[in-house]
Amino acid sequence: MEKTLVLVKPDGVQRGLIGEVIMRLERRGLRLVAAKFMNVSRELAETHYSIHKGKPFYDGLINYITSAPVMAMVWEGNNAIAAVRQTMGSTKPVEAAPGSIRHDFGLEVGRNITHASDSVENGVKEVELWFQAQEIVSWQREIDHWIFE
Ligand code: IDP
Ligand code: MG
Repeated sequence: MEKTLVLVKPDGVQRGLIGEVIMRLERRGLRLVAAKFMNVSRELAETHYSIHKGKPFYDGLINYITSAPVMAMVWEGNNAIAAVRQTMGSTKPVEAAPGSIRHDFGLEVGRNITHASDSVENGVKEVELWFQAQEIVSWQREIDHWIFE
């Protein structure tokens, strides 16, 4: 089953949106399998965002993600990557679909509240980068067969 790394970024934490993000993912039917509230080291931030190194917003992005605690989570489900990206909305909040988190709570691309893995392959890599294997909880929900076909 697909797994995706979800971060409630420092702005989302400061604004009290951890619960809102969790509520929306739970309500959608995704299954939480790992979570930790943490400060992000520069090293972790630079590895996580290595693809953006050299871009004009890179330094600001590293400063932003390391500026205050984040809520890091792993969610799973069939098509979890696409489903969670859709629930988050497009990178730029002003282009995000109404009803998405970035639309409903954001204005600026540099303060867009959440992160979610953008492909199955990156989901695997990011989960490995942020969590140790023993931190991932494999479990069944009683209602899984009413959500996963
Ligand atoms: P994503 O988070 O939707 O996957 P990416 O293009 O991978 O978006 O960019 C990673 C993060 O970098 C964005 O979520 C946002 O916080 C930040 N970012 C991207 N583009 C810009 C920009 O033009 N200005 C400032 N920050 C940006
Ligand atoms: Mg991305």
